[in-house]
Amino acid sequence: DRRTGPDLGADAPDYPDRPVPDWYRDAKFGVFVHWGLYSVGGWAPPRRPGQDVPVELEYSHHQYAEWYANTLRIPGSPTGAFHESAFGVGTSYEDLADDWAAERYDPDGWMRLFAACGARYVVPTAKHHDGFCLWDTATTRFSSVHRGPRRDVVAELAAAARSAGLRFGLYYSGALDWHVSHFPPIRSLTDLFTYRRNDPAFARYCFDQVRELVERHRPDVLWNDIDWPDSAKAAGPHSLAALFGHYYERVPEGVVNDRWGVPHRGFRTREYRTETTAPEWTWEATRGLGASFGYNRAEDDTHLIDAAELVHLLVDTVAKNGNLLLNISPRGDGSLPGAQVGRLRDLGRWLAAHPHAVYGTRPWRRHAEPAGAPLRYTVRPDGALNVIALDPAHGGFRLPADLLGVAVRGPGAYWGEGPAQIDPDGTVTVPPALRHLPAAVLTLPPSGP
Ligand code: FUL
Repeated sequence: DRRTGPDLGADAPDYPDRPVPDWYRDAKFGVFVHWGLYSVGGWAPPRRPGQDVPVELEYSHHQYAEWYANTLRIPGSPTGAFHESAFGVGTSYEDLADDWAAERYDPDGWMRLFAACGARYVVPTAKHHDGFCLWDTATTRFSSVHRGPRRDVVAELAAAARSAGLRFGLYYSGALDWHVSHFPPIRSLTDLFTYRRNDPAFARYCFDQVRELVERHRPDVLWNDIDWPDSAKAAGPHSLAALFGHYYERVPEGVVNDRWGVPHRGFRTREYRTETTAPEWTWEATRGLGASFGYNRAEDDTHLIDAAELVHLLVDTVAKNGNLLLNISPRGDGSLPGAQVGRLRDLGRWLAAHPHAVYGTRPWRRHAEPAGAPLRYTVRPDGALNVIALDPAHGGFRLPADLLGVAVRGPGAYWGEGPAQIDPDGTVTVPPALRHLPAAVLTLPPSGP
């Protein structure tokens, strides 16, 4: 009487709870890398921030370029038209593997850049929905070792990440693999969860693939996507529970996300969305720098999140008990789009000047103020409170009543660069030198035992 799929209760014995490891809660900022065969296609209808399409066009005009293989199969899609004009009528998606030389791919350069911009972990795609494997797998010849770059991309990225001092995670598309499926193209959210393989042979394929990755690379994060084949959700030697057991045995400090379709999760994920307040659970905000995860050649600087907004997104997420997993989209040749690198560097510059506002912090009793100045709060390991002003150009703000006593009687509030000026009524003046920043950090030291 094994329960399967959606019927599994939260107390399912096969899926015991595990605390989210401290390293992950302390890291706050990671870089997601969507790089694969879809980067060779490298196109989706571009969207500017805030621009939406009607829901009935979401799949035929999919904003994610890594969905290229699905989108081009939808009759009349702009991606189909792009593909034929760029690669010719006789070229299939899978033929793109022969065009993928990755001649400018520099794993050490990527990882040094991410580390220099303040990332503490990196999560590249090992296999996305197209089914193309980026490692030397015994399960299929549809991989970067036999086709395209003819390199074990995952192995190179793992080595480069760790030598740059980054934790290394892997993204894996669990129940969607278009290379071994024969469904019509996905055109709705219902299709998304219907057109996925659930049979035991496919479940075994996935089990073996992830086990290879775990054995070889001991990924610190297993970031699964779109569920797991249903037939492997009940107990058994190649079940998901067995896979988790194996993973945690090999990687005791490992953590998983929440997209397995079973009642076991590490952190929750929010995609192009945020929590409204600080939940008790650990979560991760993810998004591309533009509207896509995979490289979209139609995007330029005007399609990317604004640099100040990016700092605000990180600060807001951290104040709400989350991490930010920010995606970068390498081109097919392995080079990184300059506009995306520019945004990463902007964020990195702010982070380098304000590390204690972010890393290792925990949420305070509230993440923000309901009214008044846009402030965010984080608590340092020693108990000091960071009051992060998101509009320093305004020149000042008023501390909320419950912080007045702490600020005025405490050992002295400070900005990174020196003591802060706080009036008896709680008015704080932002030093002119800090007003050009996307966010300024006032710290109130712990007020005593
Ligand atoms: C989604 C996928 O469908 C997207 O392509 C992307 O990988 C994102 C992070 O997760 O669910």
